[in-house]
Amino acid sequence: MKIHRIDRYCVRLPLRTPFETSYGRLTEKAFDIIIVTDELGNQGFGELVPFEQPDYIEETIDTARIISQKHLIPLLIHTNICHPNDVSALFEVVKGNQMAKSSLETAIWDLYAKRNKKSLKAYFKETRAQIPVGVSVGIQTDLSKLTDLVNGYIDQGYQRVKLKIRPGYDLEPLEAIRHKFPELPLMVDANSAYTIADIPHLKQLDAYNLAMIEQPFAANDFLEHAQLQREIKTSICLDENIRSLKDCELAFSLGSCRSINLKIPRVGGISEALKIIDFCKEKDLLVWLGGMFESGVGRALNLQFASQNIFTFPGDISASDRYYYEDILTEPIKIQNGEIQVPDGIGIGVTLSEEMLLKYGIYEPIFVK
Ligand code: OSB
Ligand code: MG
Repeated sequence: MKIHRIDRYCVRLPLRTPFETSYGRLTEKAFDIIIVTDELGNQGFGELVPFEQPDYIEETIDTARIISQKHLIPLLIHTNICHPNDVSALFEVVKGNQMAKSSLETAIWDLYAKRNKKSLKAYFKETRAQIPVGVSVGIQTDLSKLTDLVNGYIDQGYQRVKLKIRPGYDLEPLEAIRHKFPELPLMVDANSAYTIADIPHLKQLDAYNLAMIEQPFAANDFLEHAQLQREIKTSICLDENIRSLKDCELAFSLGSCRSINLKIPRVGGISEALKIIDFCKEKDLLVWLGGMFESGVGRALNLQFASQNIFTFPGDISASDRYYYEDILTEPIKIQNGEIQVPDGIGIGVTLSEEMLLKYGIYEPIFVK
């Protein structure tokens, strides 16, 4: 197939409530919806997900737009793409910049599935029609507000709760939540906020029956995570420093973690993500699907991908209304009995609402043959 057009909507959606992590506070999510069109007029959708600040990882939405336009799109438009797996090989000459790559690679997977009139999940093995989901809860220094919030999510059916933590906000919120919800599947995410000097403190987290502790140390660290994993009973999960299969191999061989938070955009797209789940299966690492506050396009992709049976642990894949008042789809994604239905249509299975895209964003053609 040949790419004849690439268009985008640059969108900003206000969050229902600000989301606070160890590194900052988000009130609005900026993202681009990428539309690739082939020579037959089929369209594939992708989402460009990096944040505006380089505080989660180094890639930002601005750097990703530059990399896409100057380096990735020129590679795509001069090639006949036989299979979406070709795209990651084509992009290898561009180092890093996984989220920029993923926005295009996933759009081409969607396009390919639509050309073949198949649902995206048809390309994955062993899938199911609905998936169990969890919710990530930002830092709430008012602990009664935190317990109320968690209570609300449990009432909506979320099957697992992830609390964001940071030094000075860890044992107390866990004490409060565990006291009120002793059986709740619970985990924490530090987004790199601790250092090796905190190991004696972090060992106290073993008392809270946590499913895992996500990314306590630096985004480029494997050795200190390995040391903590040797000293703590609770599983360590890596997020920020997993950009490729190679990183999983390194983490596994060093014993840096027992679990991987897999985000398709953080590893450059679907092809690499598929290799990672095969590796995790082989090595008995618990792999689960993370999120990036995606709008409907990225969320639908995550649902397709997480339909694979290997994803038994509930992902950070909430309903559209967990973060946003309105989504950019004609049908927002809803939670029912703690599960979300995987869209059934062709490709990622959702249709864009042009009305919403233009209400919250601006349209720009970026390549026309
Ligand atoms: O560390 O997993 C993370 C959100 C933004 C950036 C990083 C992370 C998160 C989340 C929420 O924890 C993910 C989501 O629900 O989309
Ligand atoms: Mg994380």
